[in-house]
Amino acid sequence: MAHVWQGVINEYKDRLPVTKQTEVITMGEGGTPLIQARALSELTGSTVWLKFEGMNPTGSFKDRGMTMAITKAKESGAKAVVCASTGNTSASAAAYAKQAGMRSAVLVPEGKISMGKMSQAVAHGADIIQIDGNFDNCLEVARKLSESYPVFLVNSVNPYRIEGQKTAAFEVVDTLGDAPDIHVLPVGNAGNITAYWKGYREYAQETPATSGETLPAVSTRTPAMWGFQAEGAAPLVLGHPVTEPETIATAIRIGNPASWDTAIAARDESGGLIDSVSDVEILEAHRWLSSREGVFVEPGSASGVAGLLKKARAGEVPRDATIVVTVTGHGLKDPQWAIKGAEAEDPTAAEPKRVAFDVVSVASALGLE
Ligand code: AN7
Repeated sequence: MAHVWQGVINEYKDRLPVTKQTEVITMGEGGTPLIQARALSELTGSTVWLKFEGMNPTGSFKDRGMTMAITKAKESGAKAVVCASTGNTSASAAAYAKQAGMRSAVLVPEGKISMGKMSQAVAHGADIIQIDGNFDNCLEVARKLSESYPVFLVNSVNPYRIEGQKTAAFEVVDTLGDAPDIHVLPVGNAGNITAYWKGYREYAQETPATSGETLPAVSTRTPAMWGFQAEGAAPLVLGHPVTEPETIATAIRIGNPASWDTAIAARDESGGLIDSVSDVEILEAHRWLSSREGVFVEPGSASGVAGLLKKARAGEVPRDATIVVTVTGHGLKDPQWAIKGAEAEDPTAAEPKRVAFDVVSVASALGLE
């Protein structure tokens, strides 16, 4: 019988903190496609793959960590969870909390989360609190709330989130047969770069399984981790927190990443780099992905590709390498940029032709002969 994907906890339970008794809260997350990026491969002379995390149940990579965090929250008897979010974490927390029969409270920066993400939190009945401040302020309040009140924190400062998210690295290796040379991804609060690096390291060495036995190494090597922040929100590049982060990529509008030290460790231990890309470069990459690769992502998700393009222009991308770029969230989360991007190239692009109900007229409008 064909294997039907069971969600990241069931698929990788030997490598995650669960027992046979654990009730797994899952929506079948993970198992996302690794898509060949033909245009990026041609440009770089390397083989470039896109790990398309928009294919998760709520449309972003956050579901990998959330299945784990909510499973553990439920196991500990929690009745409510809280998170701060630039949008995707709140969408995921709201959905998984419903799946677990729990209440969710989400703290979001006022006016700075996309309509798609907000609509998910609304649809799943989260208690939404808009904070007059940025993501970093929201996270501070969420942390304090969870310390003093009966709510379970599901931001990536919760180590279970990192555990769940590391499964993306496992999937890359399981698909390619070994780790890539370079793994590129956007960096905001820095949980994901931390998680990928943990996953790649675990797969490259013998690891004690949750069950007690020893699991052999799966890969022969680990990749260099290349992370990219938005220029106006690039604390890890600057080496100090940014008090007023600004970028059109609201997903990564974060000035003081919670996983700061582990992101720097991932960079240094892997022989990688963390650099920044401008909003213009992010939008170029966003447009590149949709118009050349056929992959629709939200702007923040394109910052890894923006970084790869920037490095390629500078002649700093090796040829004949295997490169995986994580694109973290779906384009439908924040679709306005697709319209704006298309219009910038061709002002009539977003205005479809109106044609009579007649095959000859339609053929003519399409330039068919
Ligand atoms: C699409 O949802 O921080 O470096 O609160 O939504 O692991 O934080 C989202 C972050 C990249 C950055 N791409 O990942 C949130 C939140 C997308 C994102 C990131 C986010 P991290």
